[in-house]
Amino acid sequence: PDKVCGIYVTANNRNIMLRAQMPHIGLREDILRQLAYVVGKDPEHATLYDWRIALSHAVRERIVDRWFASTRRTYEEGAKRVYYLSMEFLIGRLLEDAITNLRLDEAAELAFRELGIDYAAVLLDEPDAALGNGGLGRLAACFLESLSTIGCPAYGYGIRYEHGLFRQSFEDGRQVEAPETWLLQHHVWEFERPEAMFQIGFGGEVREAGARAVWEPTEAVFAEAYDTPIVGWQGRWANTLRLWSARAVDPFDLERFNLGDYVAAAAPEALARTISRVLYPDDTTEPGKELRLKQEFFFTAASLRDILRRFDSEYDDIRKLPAKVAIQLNDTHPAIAGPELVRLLHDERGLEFDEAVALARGTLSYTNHTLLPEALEKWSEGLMGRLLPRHMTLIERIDALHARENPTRKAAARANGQVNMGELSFVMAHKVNGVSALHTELMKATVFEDLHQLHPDRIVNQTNGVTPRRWLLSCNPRLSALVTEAIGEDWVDDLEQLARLEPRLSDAGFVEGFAAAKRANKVDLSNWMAQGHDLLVDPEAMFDVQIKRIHEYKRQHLNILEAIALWQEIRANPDAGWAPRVKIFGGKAAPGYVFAKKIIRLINDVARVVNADPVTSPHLKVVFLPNYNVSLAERLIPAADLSEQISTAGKEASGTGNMKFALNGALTIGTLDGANVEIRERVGEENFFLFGMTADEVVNRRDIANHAAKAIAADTRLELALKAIREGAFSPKERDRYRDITDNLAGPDYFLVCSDFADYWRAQREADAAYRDSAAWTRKAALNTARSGWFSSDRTIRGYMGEIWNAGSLNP
Ligand code: C3B
Repeated sequence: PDKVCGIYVTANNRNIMLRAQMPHIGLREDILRQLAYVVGKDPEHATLYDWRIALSHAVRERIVDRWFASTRRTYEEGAKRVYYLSMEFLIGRLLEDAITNLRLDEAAELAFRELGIDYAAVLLDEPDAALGNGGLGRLAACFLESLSTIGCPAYGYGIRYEHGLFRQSFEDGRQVEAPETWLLQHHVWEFERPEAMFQIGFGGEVREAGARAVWEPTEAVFAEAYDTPIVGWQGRWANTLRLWSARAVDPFDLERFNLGDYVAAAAPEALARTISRVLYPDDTTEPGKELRLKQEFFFTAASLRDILRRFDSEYDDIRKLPAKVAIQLNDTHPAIAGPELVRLLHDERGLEFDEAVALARGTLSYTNHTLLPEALEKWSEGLMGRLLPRHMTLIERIDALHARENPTRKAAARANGQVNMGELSFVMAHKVNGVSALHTELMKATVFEDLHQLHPDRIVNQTNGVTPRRWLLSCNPRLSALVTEAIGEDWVDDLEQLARLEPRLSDAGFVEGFAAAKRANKVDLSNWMAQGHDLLVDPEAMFDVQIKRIHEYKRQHLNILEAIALWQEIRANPDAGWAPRVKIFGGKAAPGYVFAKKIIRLINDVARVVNADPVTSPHLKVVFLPNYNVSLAERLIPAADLSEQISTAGKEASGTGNMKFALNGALTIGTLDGANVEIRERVGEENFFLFGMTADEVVNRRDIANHAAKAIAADTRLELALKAIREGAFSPKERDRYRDITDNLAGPDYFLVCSDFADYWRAQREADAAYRDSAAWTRKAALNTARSGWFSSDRTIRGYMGEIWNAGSLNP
């Protein structure tokens, strides 16, 4: 027998062993085999798509054995499992992630070189899985990857949306939305699980049967599972992302069909499928949308049934649930898990109500991701009672029990004809966490003040993080290679090792290498913008990037106002030695968010005028890249010099883009908001451009009458910038196109754009001055990288495992 990695193998299992131990072996042959026997194509006629599917299958089969092994290990050890329930998983492309983690990059590149195929193009052919809106969904994706890297037995549970987040294009500067169609192409990464199918009910009535209640829904759909393996760093462990797809219980009405009514015959199927048809494109305001509540219950109920089924296969005492199962609620979207778990334990398994609540509470925990009032979910009792009658009663009983336990309690989950899902989640969780130090403190002082008084140990902080595999190793190969050369590669799953770069800053070669990597990334981005978007920008200029959802609190309008003011100032004084800048924007606005869409159009209008100005264009360019998504972020972040994190203090719960930029050697210009605070503490205040009011000052400023008008009167630049917009400088054919924006800013200006403008301008000019000294800038940039190690999602997940889940790692 042969010996592979110290293990004797027989001919039978030799191939499997080889693939498991040394995944690069035979990759080229496997790609060709997959191309022929799975894709059904001859290499001569294969398209990029065919090659991608073949490669994906060849990579996937290298994950499956590890995936099985991870599951077996979990059963053998009787380990506690973590379940992450999330409406959103913004995973992006999966192929490159898997290749990186299996360390197949070189082998794959070589294989395609030998085959004469453009490997980079094969990777880029994959559509993004955009099953999320923004930060909350991307965090869930980073967490999945970290859970696998750490070897914590875990499942992600969510919805397999047929259409993810819409595709954005611009027409005449306006955002146009088109449906996203990622599932039109064969999705290689998932395994359909027809055996994991649950019937989920809605509506109907509750019948008393002796001491118990029986819920008899009138409507039902099936939830069918699709599993995607998520492999961790070096393929040591793989967990599962299980997404639910809705289908009809009675798919087809043959009687109607035979009567000739074909549309009605297919109606039940179409209706059932609407539940998993589309991702809601707004994660902050969904007032009273019945379908949204159905989606929430659909995936939560299916997940809980699945979790209990797995639990029952191993244990016969339901009281062990909190010891063996941890369920994390990603925001309030799965908050119905509280009453549903109580229903399963009390109504269906016959536990006493109080005990059912106690067990559920021991199992559930809840992450709050925002304090924005419009994003704190509330459902009308009417809707909830109609759709989930039993849950409505249980919520009332949960409230009553909590009031009995805590006689001084003021608020309740059920109040003013509405169910407050935040209150419900808090009451049903043993831990509630915020996502940055500042946000957690604000939670205690504001939305959960009352509950925090009653349960002072319940709220904990877990500052967000990002996975270093995707957000440094794979998106920035130049910088990664430099780092590995300097300190070895342990940083990849031990990111705090980056601190060891600091002593290397006195080494001219290292610093030059750092600058060269950034510069080459910028050249790549400029070339891409020139080819794909017909935009010419100078890679010597500072690349100043703001990419995130468009929202007033994130203040893209503050950024564009500063661009206008800068443009005016350069025009007035073109020879003042301006540090050249390219302002890059990216982000989608919720289709119904009119103001945010206006901001997009304004940025595009300003870009058109400014970029065409021969006087200023050597110094200033404005670019709005369409259809911002995870893949575009991977392209932009490594090429950024300046990271715009300029939200109104107190509004951005954490931010995670801010961490990705710092890690990739961009300096932040930002407010004391969310995780900016912690980033600044770590990278050093001299390596961060701070401006703006603090969260406390923001609250006080709003009390000052005419705060915006006063700020405008005190600042000529701001006044002139607003005047230019108002007078139609950027919309000559429709001068009052931006009246909403200028009126808002000069009037209520709730997000205090005007009040923060002057300080923002000052910080921007400081950034200009710093950029002119390129050696000093590079040093600051490198310090950002060296000091960002704490922002790994591995650290965050370890925090959850220790403080919230009481779960361990099974990694060898
Ligand atoms: C976001 C917050 O807006 C970000 O500050 C935060 O970094 C991420 O969550 C992750 O914690 N968020 C979101 O994307 N969608 C919501 N509905 C609420 C918060």
